[in-house]
Amino acid sequence: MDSGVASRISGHGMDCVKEDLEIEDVSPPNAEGKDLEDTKQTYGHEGEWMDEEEDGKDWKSDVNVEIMAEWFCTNCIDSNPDDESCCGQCGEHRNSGILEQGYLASRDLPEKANDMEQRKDMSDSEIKLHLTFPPLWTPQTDAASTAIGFDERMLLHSEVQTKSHPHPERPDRLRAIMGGLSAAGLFSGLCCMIPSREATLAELEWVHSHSHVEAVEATSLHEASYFGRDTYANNYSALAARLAAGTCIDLMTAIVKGQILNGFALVRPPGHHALSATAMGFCLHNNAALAAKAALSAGAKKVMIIDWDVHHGNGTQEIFDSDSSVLYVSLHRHQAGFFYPGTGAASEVGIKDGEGFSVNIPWPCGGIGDEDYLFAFQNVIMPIVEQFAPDATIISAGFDAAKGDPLGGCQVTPSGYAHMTQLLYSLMKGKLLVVLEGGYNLRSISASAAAVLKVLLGVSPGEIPPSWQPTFAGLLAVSEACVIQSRYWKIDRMSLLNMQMLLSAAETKFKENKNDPRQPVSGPQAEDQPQG
Ligand code: Q9C
Ligand code: ZN
Repeated sequence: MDSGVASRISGHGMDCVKEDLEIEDVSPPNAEGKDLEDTKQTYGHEGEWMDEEEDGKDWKSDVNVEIMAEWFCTNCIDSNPDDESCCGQCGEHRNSGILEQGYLASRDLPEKANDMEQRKDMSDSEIKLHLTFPPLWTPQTDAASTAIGFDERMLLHSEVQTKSHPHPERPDRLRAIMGGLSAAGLFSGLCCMIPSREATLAELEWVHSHSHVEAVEATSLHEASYFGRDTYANNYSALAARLAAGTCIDLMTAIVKGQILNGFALVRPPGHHALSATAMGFCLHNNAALAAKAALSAGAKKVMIIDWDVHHGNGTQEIFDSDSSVLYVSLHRHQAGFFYPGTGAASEVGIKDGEGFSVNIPWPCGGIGDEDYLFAFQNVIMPIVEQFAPDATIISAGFDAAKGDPLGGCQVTPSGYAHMTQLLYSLMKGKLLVVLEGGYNLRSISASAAAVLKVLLGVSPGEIPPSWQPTFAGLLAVSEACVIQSRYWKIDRMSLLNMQMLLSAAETKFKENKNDPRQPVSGPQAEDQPQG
């Protein structure tokens, strides 16, 4: 939708129900669906776009599912039959306690304000009064400190609930992360809070068209608006999006100016799919891109954005496509273009002056985990980043490649996220801005965010386990990216050769062993390794 106008749904209209969509990335809760989900992650198979419709039809025609009462898991939003007390997908208890811990747990106002029915009785100023960030931490700056960016008003952005399935990009994501970090003892005394701020419309136009900014602003006049099928807005979305952007801008500026060492922007709506003229993929304004612009205007000459959200950050890539001052690096599930949003092939390297300043590592299938992510960091990302030598680094940190995520279908653990952060931390001497993007399993995202924050606070996860070996699928993607990027960057000849050897050996093994692309290419179990 590049018309710059969001579609509206008035009132609690039934037209909304008719137009309803299954949240497509979530597989149906029957065994058949899970097998399908598994199959579609297999190498060479068609991805979600194609399967979805089939899945959807099968599922809807299943009369039992349709008439049985169901509940949605708080943790992973999968639907469950009424007679089950634990989620069949993630094991979470029906009465999950995940939102009853930590920082936001005891406060009922965000909950109340987030409930459309109850909120009718609240005036705007009442909402604003109660949702303004409480002064639990004195805002302060200190050249050695880690700052958190957060504002409760970002919880007001939520989908008007008329759908058959809850939207994965929900306010509870930030509640769970904030609660998890405070329960882990990572706040008090360790972090400081940066005061949140709304980005100005002029700042938003650093990366967005005037009509895009206006289209997002206009959504505040309506109870429900849509950009495409799955990017919703309510009366508070434009405010939330301005707060998310402004908070990222201020954190980045403080880092470049040396007022704080690093920062974690716990923001929503997410940003990396937002194009200069289009909101999409749950994203309204491109927070990471705006932070990059802020770094440049604070004096940085070279900025890197590294995007480990499971989806390709098509918005960020487009915004900086022809810009050599911003290096965009992304690892994502790509599936030959069949995984959302479909962009991010290794051959996309940037255009004009920006040629060579986009680096894409496209996983050919799901199920990718720590080993492959770290292999990519060691063999392509770190060599390129060392040569680029950024003055500022932004991590577009979605946690939807995490194990248990309902959309990503990948396997990254908190330890994997910690090691990736550590490699960048060492290179940047701690100067990092981490910006939350996607991530939809509450337990996975709060554990992952805690692991990343610990590294920002200076706690090293130690050495990368030497037993971590890439899988065939990972090796395939990384060597493809290496070959393409070696036109622009020095990639060690030995590691290129080594990768090619590993690859041809793995190819043989791949064909012999049931074509499973997710088996490790080598490792302690290989015959040629001596025992003991
Ligand atoms: N219509 C983020 O993680 N899926 N966005 C659509 C095909 C949209 C994900 C499925 C996924 C968007 C920030
Ligand atoms: Zn994502």
